[in-house]
Formats: sequence, structure tokens, C-alpha cells
Amino acid sequence: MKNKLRFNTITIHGGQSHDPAYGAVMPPIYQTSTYAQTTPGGHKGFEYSRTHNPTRQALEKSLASIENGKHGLAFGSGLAAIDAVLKLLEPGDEVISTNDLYGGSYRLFTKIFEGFGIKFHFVGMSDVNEITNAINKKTKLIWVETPTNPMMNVVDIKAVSVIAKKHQLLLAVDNTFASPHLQQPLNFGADIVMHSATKYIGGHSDVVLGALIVNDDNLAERLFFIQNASGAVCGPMDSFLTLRGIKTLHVRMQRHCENGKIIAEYLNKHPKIEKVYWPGLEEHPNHAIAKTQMRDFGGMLSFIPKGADFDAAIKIIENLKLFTLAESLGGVESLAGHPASMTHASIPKKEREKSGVVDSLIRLSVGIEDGQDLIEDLEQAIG
Ligand code: P1T
Repeated sequence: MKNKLRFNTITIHGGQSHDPAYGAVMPPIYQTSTYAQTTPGGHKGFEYSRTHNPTRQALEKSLASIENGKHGLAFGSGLAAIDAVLKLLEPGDEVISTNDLYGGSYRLFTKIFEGFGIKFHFVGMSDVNEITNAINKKTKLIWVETPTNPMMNVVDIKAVSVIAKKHQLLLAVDNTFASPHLQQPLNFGADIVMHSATKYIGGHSDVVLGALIVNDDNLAERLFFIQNASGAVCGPMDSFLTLRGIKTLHVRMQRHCENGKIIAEYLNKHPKIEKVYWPGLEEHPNHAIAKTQMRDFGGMLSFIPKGADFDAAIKIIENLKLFTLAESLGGVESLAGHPASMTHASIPKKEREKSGVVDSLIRLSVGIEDGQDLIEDLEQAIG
């Protein structure tokens, strides 16, 4: 057999082996907090489940393999994974982050880590010169989200990694919106890939979980130390559900992309729609980078109805029947959200609007239902 398997095989087999006890094909849910020892330290590699758990370990190996990385670490949520990355830093250090990013990441940066003496610069990364301009002697980390939540800006990971390497900075990429099916940031020179596996990786809206994937052994060791010392790990049941999700990631993503395309094109032609943000559209400002960096363009998009204000946008969302009004994204079912009052409400209005998150912006997570049914739902809701 070939050494290097292809992505559609890696999702199912990557890093996995049948359970040694009874040959179970799926890793069993090892619902245990601790493991018997014959003498202190006399154990089979597992001591205590905050440190290691066989189901979590199976997931971590799978996560590493789907990102083409060496080490995977799983956490209790995406934010817990981001929290672990920031704990690599010290008071006085500085971070350069995308200015359009998940509101919860912004809240963690500004409301928790700024209090511990870490400074954040939020810049538009479509122009990488903005990153270079913000670098100084205290800069330690570049935090990239691409595509961004919710404006769907695409950042050129390779170009940012050249800057990061030149200045000896860590580059972390939140790959939640793309999933490893669409892009593998380590291949473009990122040091850390982060996921809210709650989204496409889990894929069924039934689990909250976070992930980090790295290649460097020393960095992995520091992150494993933080994971164990801070303790924000995921449980065995959630690890199992996420592993099950990964096995169909490639198939789900294909359909998310197909449906994303037909809905983006439908909305883009609709006389009552002002603007559609989806990187697959030729007029998208980062379409050229998206085409080279991403395998396809995904199922996330945002749009602004013509002449709409806060109330008009909410009315459209409330009219939707197949799209469920809810936070989150990346599950098999379509969701609609209002970033200004939901996922991005923790960003001050002035800051939010600077990056385009206006009151009339609607965000869609396009699921894997029949695309025509989704279009008919949007048609009746827009009116
Ligand atoms: O929710 P959690 O698993 O902790 O992941 C946080 C997170 C991190 N990064 C990105 C890009 C995200 O979109 C999220 C979570 N986002 C939503 C809940 C949302 O509806 O946008």
C-alpha cells in the first residue's frame, strides 16, 4: 500500500488502529477517570484521564492526520484550545490578529488575556503589509482566522508564514470555517492549526470540542503541558462523537460546498439582495487567493438584503423555515444567524461595523439538505 494516503482515506483510517482488547473497529468510549496500577507508575500508558484517555488519544491521532500534522490535542471547546495557545505567552508579549474574527475569540483576547498584560493588534490581513507594520520587538504570535467569521475574508497563509518566519513569530491559524478538507494550514507554513471541532469536524451539532494540531515536537510538548496543567480536556463521549464525525468529513464537505455555491449564486442574482460574501464568487476581493489556497469554497456565507435595517434582517431570518435560527455552524442542518446580535455581540458596535458586521448582515451555514429546498426557503423568506 502507498505510504501517503489521500484525504478521503485519511478521514476514515488516519492514525487509527483497531482496539487491542477485542478488535473493536471504532475506538470504544473509555468512560473512566483513572487506570489501575500494579505499583506506583506501573501502568499501561494511562494514569489519569485529564492527562491521557484512549478515546481522546484516538481522536488526537485522527486530528493530527487530517491536518497532515504530527501532534493533535483535543480540548473541551474551541475556545479552550485558543486559551491554551495564548498561555504560551507571557505578560508584555504582543499578538497580531485578524480584525474580523469570531466574537468569542475577540472576547477571550480582550477581556481575559489583555488583563494578564498581553497586547492585541487587530488588523485587516487581506493586505499583509498591515501585519508587517504592526510587528515590534514584543510581537510573539500572529493569529489568523481564514475564511473569517462572518465576513468571509480570505488571508494568504503562505504569505503570512513568510513574515512570521522572518521575524521568528508563531503563526496560528483558526481553520474552523474551511475544515482540513478545504485547506491544511501546516502545509502553507503555519505552526499551529486550531479548530472549533464543534463545527465541520464534528459535523452533527451534537458536540462542543476544540483541537490544536502542530508539527514541532517542542511546541507540542509545551501545549501538552498546558493541556494537562490547565485541564480543559474533552470527555471520552465527545471524543467518540467527534471521531465518528471525522469519518464522513470529506463527503459532507463536498455537499456543503455544492450547496454553498448554488445558494451564493442564487442570492447574488436576487434583486432584493445588496451584497453576498462568499469566497467562491469571482467578485470576492480575495477570490484569487481562495482559489489557490482552498480546494473549494465551503458552505459558509453572509449577505445583506437591499435597504435592510436591523428589524428587516431579523424578519427575514425569522421567516426561514428550513434554516434554523441558531448560533454555531458546520452541521448537516442549515442554520441562519444574525452576527451583530448573536455571535459577534461581544464586539463593540463601532469595532464590529469597521470590519463590516453591520446590523443588516445575515450569516448562513448551508447544510447538506437538497439545495433546491434551501433556495425555496430563502425565496419565501426574502419575499
Ligand atoms: O464554540 P467553540 O467550540 O468554543 O469554538 C469557538 C470558535 C472559534 N473559532 C471560530 C472561527 C468559531 O466560529 C468559533 C465558534 N463560533 C460560533 C459558535 C459561531 O456561531 O460562529
